[in-house]
Amino acid sequence: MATTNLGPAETTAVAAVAGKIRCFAAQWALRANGGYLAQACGTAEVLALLHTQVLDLGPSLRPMVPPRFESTPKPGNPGIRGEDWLGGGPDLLIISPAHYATAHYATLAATGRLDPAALAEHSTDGGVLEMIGAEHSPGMVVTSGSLAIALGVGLGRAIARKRTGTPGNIWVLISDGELQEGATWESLQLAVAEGLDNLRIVLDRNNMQVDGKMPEVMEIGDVSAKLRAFGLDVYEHDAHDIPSLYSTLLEMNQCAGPSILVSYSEPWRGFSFLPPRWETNKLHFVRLTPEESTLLESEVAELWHQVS
Ligand SMILES: Cc1ncc(C[n+]2csc(CCOP(=O)(O)OP(=O)(O)O)c2C)c(N)n1
Ligand SMILES: [Mg+2]
Repeated sequence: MATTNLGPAETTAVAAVAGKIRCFAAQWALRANGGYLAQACGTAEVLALLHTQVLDLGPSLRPMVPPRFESTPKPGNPGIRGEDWLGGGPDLLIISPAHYATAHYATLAATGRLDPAALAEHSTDGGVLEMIGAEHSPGMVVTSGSLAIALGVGLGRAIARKRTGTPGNIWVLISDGELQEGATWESLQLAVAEGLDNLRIVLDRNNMQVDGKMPEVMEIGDVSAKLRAFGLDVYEHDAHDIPSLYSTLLEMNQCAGPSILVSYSEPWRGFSFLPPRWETNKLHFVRLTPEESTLLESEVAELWHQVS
């Protein structure tokens, strides 16, 4: 049984996992001269906590080095199932925005479910570690490059678990850009109508989407008030404060209906060249200048030294 407070040693361990997540995502961006680095920087602590302290995932069912892509699923051949790397449960974590896949691959590498070398070797043609993850990508459950799909899938699985008496909670990470899509609100409405106490949602509230800052693209207003009006149990928290974030995640896991954490994140956190990119709306996808590459390389080396 998890305690409601995280001690100093566990906090340091979670911070180390978060640091590794940032390093692996940064190495990806360096190697590919571009990547979804900000999403990893904004969710590093949340993913580290979910994986190491909050969810009961079970050991990975797949090898540390993934096989090459074989085929799309067919009758009699389910193909490669990305969720197998998350273990057999009882809990499951679904990453909805597929461009957050790098953050999740980095989490698998930081928590011993993927060989870090595979991050480079298998993000090539024919590899399953796609930059926009799909259901065959390690750690990914749903093909959700078209956004706002995976919450509905998680919801369906939570309902199915209720009907079959299957234990365990379905956690879904969604993005604030997905709140600009109707399907998200339909799913939330049904989750409340069904009273799902096995559905837990983390909203990465980084206040940006692909075209820039949320208010400049399309204002979504008081998100927490809207979520409460829909009937959810709503929690709000700083996405980077590990010990109290842990307590909040545990608390929301006890709710008698669907609960959601509005996780206020700083997608520029961790590397010094990122904050100016926030100002200029160049954070959603980070293509590095030669100067940024040099700086990032040295900051990754320093961070790796601190956390390993
Ligand atoms: C249904 C759909 N509409 C539009 C897009 C184009 N798109 C790709 S990423 C993105 C931004 C979504 O916002 P968010 O996930 O919050 O982005 P981030 O915080 O990572 O910048 C958009 C609109 C898409 N992939 N799917
Ligand atoms: Mg966003």
